Amino acid sequence: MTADASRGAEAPPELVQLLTPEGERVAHPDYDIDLTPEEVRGLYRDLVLVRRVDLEAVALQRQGELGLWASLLGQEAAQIGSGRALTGADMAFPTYREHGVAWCRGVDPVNLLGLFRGVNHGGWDPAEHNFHLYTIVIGSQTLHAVGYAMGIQRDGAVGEDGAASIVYFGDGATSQGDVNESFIWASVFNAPVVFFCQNNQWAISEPLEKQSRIPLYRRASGFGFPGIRVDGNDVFACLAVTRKALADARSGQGPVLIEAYTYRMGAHTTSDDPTRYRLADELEAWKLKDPIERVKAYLVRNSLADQEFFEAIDAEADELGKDMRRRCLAMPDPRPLEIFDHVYAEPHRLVEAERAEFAAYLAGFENEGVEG
Ligand SMILES: Cc1ncc(C[n+]2csc(CCOP(=O)(O)OP(=O)(O)O)c2C)c(N)n1
Ligand SMILES: [Mg+2]
Repeated sequence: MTADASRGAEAPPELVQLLTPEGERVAHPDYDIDLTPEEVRGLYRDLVLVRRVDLEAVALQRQGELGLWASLLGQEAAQIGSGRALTGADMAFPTYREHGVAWCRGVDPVNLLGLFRGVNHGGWDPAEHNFHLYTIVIGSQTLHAVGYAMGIQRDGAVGEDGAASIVYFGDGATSQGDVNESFIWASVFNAPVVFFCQNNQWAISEPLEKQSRIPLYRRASGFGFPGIRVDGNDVFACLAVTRKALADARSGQGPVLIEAYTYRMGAHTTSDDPTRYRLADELEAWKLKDPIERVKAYLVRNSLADQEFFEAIDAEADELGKDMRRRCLAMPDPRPLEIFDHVYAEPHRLVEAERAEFAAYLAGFENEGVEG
């Protein structure tokens, strides 16, 4: 049997879905969820507002106000569903694309822009929001999340009222050593961590089939913990599956790998041009599975929201976009010497020497108004 034939012979992977692309509610024996109309309207609002945050950021980058932006377009349900499953005590470790999770953690969208505008190294206090800083080094945050989860265990903060950590990473990241090491540590120490992989089908220009010959969620079994694949464009299913995984982790049942099967509808970042490596019909097919449209269809189908509601959300999104833009442009440039302030918590000899050297260099511009 050739490798390709064996790949084609794979049984279709199970996908947990509670809301079809047409907005029809479907049942699932293990992952059902009861949501009030108010909660569904709340999820819809989250989805629309984070999409607007993202679109505004892309526009700001295109106008030269940000150096770069990594769009979440198409991944809103995976992020809002999982983000809304978290309790205040849980700790989240993002990549650079988790703007929807940041929203759920109460991070001001303007604070997401600082890093991409080059005016700070992060923009929020991770301890205040239980949301770690964005991580660019692919996969490294999985180790941080497992370490944090082992800390939760050692502090005895487990049980129903306890905490878990959740870590976000992409399909490409699953090929990194760090991610595989983190799976081993989490498994053998039974750490309360949820691995949330957004399989958006691409790692820049590398397609999924260059990362794995088996569905990603099945990797977990080789490490000794459960893996589950969820429709990443279905906010109900993402919420239900993540809620259960977190509850299991908190109650001492160890890690879970969730593969949220989704699609990156935009470019990898604003520096990327996906028309160079993927076909337009792929995007068109995924547009039919849009995570926002199906919630809207569900609300309309069940008479849970009227035109006035949708218009009010759109107006709120417009306001949010305007406010973000205004405050982004008003962000002050940092003092050049600030770059040395957050390297270590304690003063460090080498950093201090470098700071002095750079201060002396800047002093050479004194007459030109450059301040340290
Ligand atoms: C250790 C490391 N290697 C390479 C890169 C360059 N890089 C940035 S994003 C990316 C692809 C990541 O793909 P995936 O994990 O699928 O996440 P996605 O961007 O699709 O959300 C790569 C290779 C990096 N940032 N860090
Ligand atoms: Mg990817």
